[in-house]
Amino acid sequence: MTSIPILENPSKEYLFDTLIPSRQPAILRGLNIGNCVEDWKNIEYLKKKCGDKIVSIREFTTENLDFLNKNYEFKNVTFSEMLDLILQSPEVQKMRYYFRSIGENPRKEVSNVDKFSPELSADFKIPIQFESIKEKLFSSILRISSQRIRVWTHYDVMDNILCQVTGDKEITLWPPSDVPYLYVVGSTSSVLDIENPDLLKFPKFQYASPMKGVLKPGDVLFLPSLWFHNTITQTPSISINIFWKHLPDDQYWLKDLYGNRDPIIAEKCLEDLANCIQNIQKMPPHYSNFYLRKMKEMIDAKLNE
Ligand SMILES: O=C(O)CCC(=O)C(=O)O
Repeated sequence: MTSIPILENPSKEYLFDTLIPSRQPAILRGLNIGNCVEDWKNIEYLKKKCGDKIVSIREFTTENLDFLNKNYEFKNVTFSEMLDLILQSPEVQKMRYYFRSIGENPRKEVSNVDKFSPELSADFKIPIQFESIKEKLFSSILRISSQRIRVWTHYDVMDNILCQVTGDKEITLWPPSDVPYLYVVGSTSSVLDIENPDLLKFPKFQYASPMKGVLKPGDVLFLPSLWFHNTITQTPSISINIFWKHLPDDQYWLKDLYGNRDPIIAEKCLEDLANCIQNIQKMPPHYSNFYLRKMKEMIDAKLNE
């Protein structure tokens, strides 16, 4: 298994002239994400800053959060109650919890940590090397998670830095070229248990080429768009994600609040292709199979150019 490369204190020039254009992920170490790394170790400090705010958390019993089959329920609690539930020691914990911040009006607004809690947000800084993404900022997301919670494998359509504030988080990544092996529905892989995959059901999964790494407090993962990712917390964990738009604004859907809807052109092309596949099947099978193969040949030729 390949390791996610670790870069010590990379310069802004290296990030924007080399790493980001390469479309390769990396764990960036030694960047400054603010005093949250120290201060947020203290639960009482967090409670004082934001304790009364009502938040919606996912509650569930198993290790693997399953987005496709929704094996969790939402529960409204105060931020303080949430911290007690999420950060309590695993020995006494009956249920597992995962919090992801959402917009104040969750149907209309993306998550923004500054709006969610200006007090908490004051402790977090986008590293100075990433200052320029502020102009193209899409969303910022606070994630707080119990120990050993696995977030399902999926891709997002925007570049992202995942900043680890407290705790350790194991990351598994697959390149966009692994899409044929991941049994993707929407932007989510159907292979839930990536450690013990059911190879009778998902035989192509064995051909995928994952990379692994562990984020420690203060680490920043550069996660390029379209890279599949799966995370599991090794300890209770707090992270902040920053997503930014690196395509022209008009290529994204205005109503995409989660940054995971395929860009406008891509979604339309996928719909057109689905229509072509449906239409050609109006012909007898010996014709439709022939033309489906011809279509596949057109696509394969393009991919091999
Ligand atoms: O860190 C997590 O809990 C999930 C991260 C994630 O899904 C993302 O960065 O898009």
